[in-house]
Amino acid sequence: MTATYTPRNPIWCAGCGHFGVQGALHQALARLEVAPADTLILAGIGCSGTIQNNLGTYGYHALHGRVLPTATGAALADPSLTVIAAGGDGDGYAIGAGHLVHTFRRNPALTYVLMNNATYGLTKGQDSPTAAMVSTGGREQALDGILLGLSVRASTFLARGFARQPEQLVRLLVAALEHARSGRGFAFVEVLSPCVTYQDTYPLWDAEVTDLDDDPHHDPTDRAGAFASCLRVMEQGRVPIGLIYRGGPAAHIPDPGPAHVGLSDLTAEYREIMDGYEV
Ligand SMILES: Cc1ncc(C[n+]2csc(CCOP(=O)(O)OP(=O)(O)O)c2C)c(N)n1
Ligand code: SF4
Repeated sequence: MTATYTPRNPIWCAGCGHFGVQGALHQALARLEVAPADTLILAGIGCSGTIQNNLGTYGYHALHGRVLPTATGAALADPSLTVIAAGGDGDGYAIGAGHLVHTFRRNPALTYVLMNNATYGLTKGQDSPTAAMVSTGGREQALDGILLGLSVRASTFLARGFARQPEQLVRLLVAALEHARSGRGFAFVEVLSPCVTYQDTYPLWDAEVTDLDDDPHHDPTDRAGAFASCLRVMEQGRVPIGLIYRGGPAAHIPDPGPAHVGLSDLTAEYREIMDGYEV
C-alpha cells in the first residue's frame, strides 16, 4: 500500500463554509471509491487554499492564482491521477482570472472547486471580485464565474453549489469528478462558502439561492438556454445554483511529446528523490 499524508486538522474559524466543502469533497471521493493515493489536490493561497492539508491525499500548495496551470501540468503528466484544484474567489477570480479563462478554453481533464465567500478571508476581509454579490456600496458588478465559463464555448462542465446544502454539493462534486475522470474535461464547481468572520453571507444566500436542478425548464445540455436561465434568476436579484451546464467536446488531451518524462527516463538524482516517497 502507498502511504500519502496524515491529514491535519483544519485551521478554519468555527462555522466557515470551507468545512462544508471539505466534507462534501471527502464524501464524493469516498462515493466514487477514489483512493487517496490516486488523488492529488492542489490549492491556491487563502483560507480555502489549506484544504489539501486535511484530506490525506497527495497535495500541493501553488502560488497565489496559479493553481490551474499547475494542476493542468499534473493532469497531463499523469492521466491516471484524479486531479483536483481548489481555492478561493480571490485566488481564482482576481489574480488567477486569466488562468481560469484559458483553462475553460483548454478543457483539461481535472476538477476545480472554487470556494466563493465574496471576500479575501485570509487577508482579513478585503473586497474580492464577487464582493458586489453581497454589498451595495460602489458601482462595480460582481464577476460571475458561471456566466464567464458559459461564454467560452470549449467549456464542458459548470455547476454551483452551496456549502449549506451538502446533499446537492456531494451530488455535484460526484458528477464533476466523473466528468473529469472519464476524460470529458474541465469540471468547474463554484461553491458559495461563507466567511463567518469577515462577510457572513449565510442568511443572505439562504434566502437568495434558486436551485436550477428543480426547474423543469432548465436544460443543462443547452448552453444558450443555461445562460438565459442564469440571467433570468440573477435579474431577480437571486443566485442560481445546481448543475448549470454539461456538454461540449471531449477533453483535448495533447500528446505530451518529448517533454513527457517516463520513470525510466529519470536521472539517478531525481529517481533518488522519488524513491524517498515510496513507503
Ligand atoms: C502574489 C500575491 N498577492 C497577494 C497575496 C495576498 N493574499 C493572500 S490570500 C489572498 C486572497 C485570499 O482570498 P480568497 O482566494 O478568496 O480565499 P479565502 O481566504 O477567502 O478562502 C491574498 C490577496 C499573496 N499571498 N500573493
Ligand atoms: S477568515 Fe473567513 S474564510 Fe478564513 S477560515 Fe475564517 S471564516 Fe473561513
